[in-house]
Amino acid sequence: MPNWITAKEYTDITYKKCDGVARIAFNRPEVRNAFRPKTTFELLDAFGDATHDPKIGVVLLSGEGPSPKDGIWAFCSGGDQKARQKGGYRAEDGRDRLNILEVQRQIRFMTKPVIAVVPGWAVGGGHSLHVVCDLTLASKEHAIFKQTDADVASYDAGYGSAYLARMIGQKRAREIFFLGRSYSAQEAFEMGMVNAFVPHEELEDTAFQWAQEILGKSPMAIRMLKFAFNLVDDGLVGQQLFAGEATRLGYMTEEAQEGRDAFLEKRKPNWDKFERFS
Ligand code: S0N
Repeated sequence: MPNWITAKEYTDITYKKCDGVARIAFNRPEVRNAFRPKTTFELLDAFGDATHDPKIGVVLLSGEGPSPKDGIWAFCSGGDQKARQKGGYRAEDGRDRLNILEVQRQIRFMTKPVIAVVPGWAVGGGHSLHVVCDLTLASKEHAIFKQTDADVASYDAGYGSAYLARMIGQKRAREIFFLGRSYSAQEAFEMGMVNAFVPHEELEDTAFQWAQEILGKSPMAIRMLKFAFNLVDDGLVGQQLFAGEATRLGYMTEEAQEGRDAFLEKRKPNWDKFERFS
């Protein structure tokens, strides 16, 4: 059992850390963990901290619960429909935003794996978030996957749909969005969008165990592989991220240090001492 320590207090999410793992969880169980702009600002802050904390290697994204009203569990039910206005989802400053896309990009582009830990409903923008995460673990009894975007006309035409189709195939992805049915953890597993489903009481420990296994691998290899998996679907941004890691590896060579030193010492670089590989 992880001994979670609260990393920062928020109102709409919880944020904890333990042994190299960060756990970020939606904390609005009374509305099935729907997100409003305040929630997404907090998510951006917590994910930013986890990205830059050198002690953290894996992030778990989950939902607190169950609901105190009816005992039902949720991962996330997407954009809070009460906050929705004509120009997007309205924040406390009165401005309307497309609030969740930046969070999706943060999960996708961060150097560390993010595991969606789904204890209950994963719906609408909540479904899209699990799709964007690197891995998904689900509660056998309580996880339900459903796309209501077309019911409420608040739709994710990006990663949530098109990338889902890459993951499970065009026909299944179109079925999920066009029919808006509910799918169990087992059905989601069989479709290939869930890595494993486990008894509810084992979900959190399983997620922590998976995170520990990943932490046992080379951080560089995990970073390179995450961006390698992303590259083909992310266009030039995918190339930029993968190339950034190649540049980082380059910086670690004596050859790159010779380039820097020659400039600083105002001399010609001596490239002859480095092998010109065939
Ligand atoms: C999750 C569902 C299926 C659960 O059903 P269940 O168990 O029968 O519970 P309910 O009685 O329906 O709900 C319990 C209470 O929770 C409230 N509630 C639930 N979900 C939401 C929500 N999303 N927003 C606000 N409130 C919610 C209920 O109202 C109820 O409250 P009380 O007890 O007071 O009546 C079921 O609840 C359901 O279908 N929920 C709605 C799911 C939904 O349609 N979500 C929105 C889908 N779209 C998005 O998420 C788009 C996201 C987005 O933001 C985006 C996408 C693309 C591009 C940009 C953006 C962007 O704007 O950033």
